[in-house]
Amino acid sequence: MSQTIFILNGPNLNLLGTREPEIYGATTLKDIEAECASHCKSNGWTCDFRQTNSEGELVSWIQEAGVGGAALLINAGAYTHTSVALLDAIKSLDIPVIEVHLSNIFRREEFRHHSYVSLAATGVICGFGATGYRLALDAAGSQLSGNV
Ligand code: CA2
Repeated sequence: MSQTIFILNGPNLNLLGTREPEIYGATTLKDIEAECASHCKSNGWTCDFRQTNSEGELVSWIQEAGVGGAALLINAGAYTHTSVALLDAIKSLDIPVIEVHLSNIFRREEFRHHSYVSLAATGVICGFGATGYRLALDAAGSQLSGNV
């Protein structure tokens, strides 16, 4: 059976491509989902791609990834910088977790420099726009194949 990679997206990422293109690019979340689905298919993985504006729903989905997923990619949006609940959920996982950000959070406001997700993630990819999701999938694949 093929391995499922969960790709979870947090608040406001549904707005991608509609506003602030100078920061987040012109690509929509639907475009990113299609690119991830295609890249997963080429590698023999199943892609479970989701977005929510709710912190609690993200926590539940992280727990779900821990049960049925081979790896987790997460762009937690602004909850990255605020959520101990996400940190606790990710800490309980036993699978590779790749944190993704479209923008380079370290070139932005000071409050974006701290990430609760990073405290539990296997690794972080940020600053490469939508391409970062494909890079993160490859990073997850390397982790899964032991080629780290
Ligand atoms: O760079 C990223 O991927 C972020 O996770 C995006 C979050 C931000 O709070 C993080 O610091 C970095 C914001 C996502 C909101 O995306 C929008 C896209 C278009 C219009 C408005 C918001």
